[in-house]
Amino acid sequence: MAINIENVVGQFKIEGTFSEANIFGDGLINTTYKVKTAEDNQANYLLQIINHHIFKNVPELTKNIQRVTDHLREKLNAIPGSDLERQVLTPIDTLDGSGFVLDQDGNYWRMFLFIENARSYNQLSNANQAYVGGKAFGQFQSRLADLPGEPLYPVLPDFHNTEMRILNFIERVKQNPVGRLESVQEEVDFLMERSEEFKKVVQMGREGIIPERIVHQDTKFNNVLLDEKDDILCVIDLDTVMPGFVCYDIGDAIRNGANTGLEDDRDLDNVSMNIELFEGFIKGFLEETKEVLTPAEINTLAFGAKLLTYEQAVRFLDDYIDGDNYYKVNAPDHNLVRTRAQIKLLKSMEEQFDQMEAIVKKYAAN
Ligand code: ADP
Ligand code: GN1
Ligand code: MG
Repeated sequence: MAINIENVVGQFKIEGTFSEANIFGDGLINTTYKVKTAEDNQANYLLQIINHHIFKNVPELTKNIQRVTDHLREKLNAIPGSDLERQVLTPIDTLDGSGFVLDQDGNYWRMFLFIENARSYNQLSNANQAYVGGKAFGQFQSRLADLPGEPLYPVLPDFHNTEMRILNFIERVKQNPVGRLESVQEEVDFLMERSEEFKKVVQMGREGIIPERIVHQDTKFNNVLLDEKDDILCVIDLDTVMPGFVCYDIGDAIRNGANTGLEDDRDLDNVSMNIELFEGFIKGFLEETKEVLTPAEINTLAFGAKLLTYEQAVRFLDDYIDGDNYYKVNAPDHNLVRTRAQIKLLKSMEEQFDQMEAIVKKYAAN
């Protein structure tokens, strides 16, 4: 059935009158629209279909995001000059008070205030942007450290549990559900050779060597909105904010942001880790977090970049072997192209690992 967006929008408490809705952004999970209102002086909105095949408990997810954004707003309120409509996401409530709309086709919708004059980049162009990205995710984490109340609901349990991801991957390879295994044996072997190494962080957590904290867990650079001057505006895409380990956030930010190529670059010559961008991320992140991180956590930061790159390669290849059920794809081999780019990036990090560790030490010390 054709989606009637105006009808959906009518179930949210918006100011102004619906004018138009257009597909927006480059997310791989949710479907996002910008909704414009007819009046010049009224706000615009960001409307999303939540991917409920992935986020199965939408009421709990909605509550998490409400709690997180309320807390961040309180923190901003105490900082003079804060822009409460642009520095934190503002969820829009529904007429029934649930915060989401379930339409007759089974789609779950939510809405936020649209943050105007914001920039969201898929690729970085300089080390200052990396510094700002690192700072944004560091700040996000430190502002949420004292979130009151019960732990956030684990919307995606074991999201970055690499040990579990590897077990699922081995199972998928065994099943080979759509017959794609033969063409990817080399990639499977590469990943399996490293499987023991990348179970380390989960094991350290289990042994109590590193603590769980509230972390973002999806720290792609396009999940930070920057202002006109490339300063931090707002961290968005809060679906995966849950307890986890600190290296997940800085690790995924570097995986995504310090790549000289694209996440899905077909030309592997473009793909490598840029050490200046790595340094920018670490500098910004540690500026915001080094007072609270333990030495054991600091020791995981450079490793986190390799870990999240490895894990992402496993996730993309797992989805490829499964027949592309998780990520949006634009070609039949898209997930394989993504896997190969992650593998190339991981190799580049392996080559530069000593330097990466030295950079972490430098910024942790001063
Ligand atoms: P996904 O989970 O699919 O990545 P996001 O929540 O990240 O979805 O939204 C997709 C894109 O939409 C973002 O990368 C960003 O460019 C833009 N975006 C998201 N929320 C807002 C907002 N409140 N205001 C302006 N742009 C936004
Ligand atoms: C997804 O939603 P988006 O596009 O920001 C994914 C991340 C992956 C990323 C790879 C909930 O992020 O974990 O790292 O794609 N989000 C989820 O681009 O699986
Ligand atoms: Mg996103």
